[in-house]
Amino acid sequence: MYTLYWEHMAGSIVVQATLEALNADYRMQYVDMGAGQHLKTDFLKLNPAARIPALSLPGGTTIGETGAIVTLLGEVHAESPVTPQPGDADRGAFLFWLNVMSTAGYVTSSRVGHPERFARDDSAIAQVEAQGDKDFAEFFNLMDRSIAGDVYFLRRGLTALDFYVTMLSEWVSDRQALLVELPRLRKLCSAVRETPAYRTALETHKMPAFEEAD
Ligand SMILES: N[C@@H](CCC(=O)N[C@@H](CS)C(=O)NCC(=O)O)C(=O)O
Repeated sequence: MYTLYWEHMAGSIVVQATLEALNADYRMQYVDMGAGQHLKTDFLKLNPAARIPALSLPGGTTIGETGAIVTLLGEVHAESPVTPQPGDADRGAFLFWLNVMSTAGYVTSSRVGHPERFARDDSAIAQVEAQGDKDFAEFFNLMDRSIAGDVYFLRRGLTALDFYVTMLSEWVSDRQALLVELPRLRKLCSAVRETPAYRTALETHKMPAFEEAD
């Protein structure tokens, strides 16, 4: 059985959606990042990069990095169409876009979400954030222009790329406004949110409702 280390609305969304689509046997292990659990020795033994998600494989190895995890899952579950296989005509396109999403896409989302980490002093934070917003918008424009199928990213139909780009869209502060501007991406994200695999992942990852203080 796989174990997926996750946090609310984190990059573990794409991994859970992929596990669901593969019909894989897995369990979820919550890591409270707000409490710094991802920085504790026990977790660092699993993922020395101190990042969520991480996935423990049935053999006991644990790996991090969404791109690596999705690629490996595709190799292990070679029968599934959600990750093109070596030899498939669209394997190259799959790996290319998976890497664009997991590098440029993910890092830009971090600049938008945590601009203070990319600034040397407080006076630079607003600039980092403004540039991050601009770059994130340009990233989604690129996504919109690059959709090759009628609905989904690749012509073959639903793949993990669709889970990935939809997850990235969840992190945009004004998601509605973004999608109004990008009708092809909007169609893709709407279709993905209707898939049982992604719905399950999003439901698991949504922020808990806070109890009203007395
Ligand atoms: N390149 C990594 C990025 C993962 C990442 O940055 N995850 C965030 C949570 S969504 C994280 O763990 N951040 C560490 C922190 O905030 O200290 C991947 O693709 O898995």
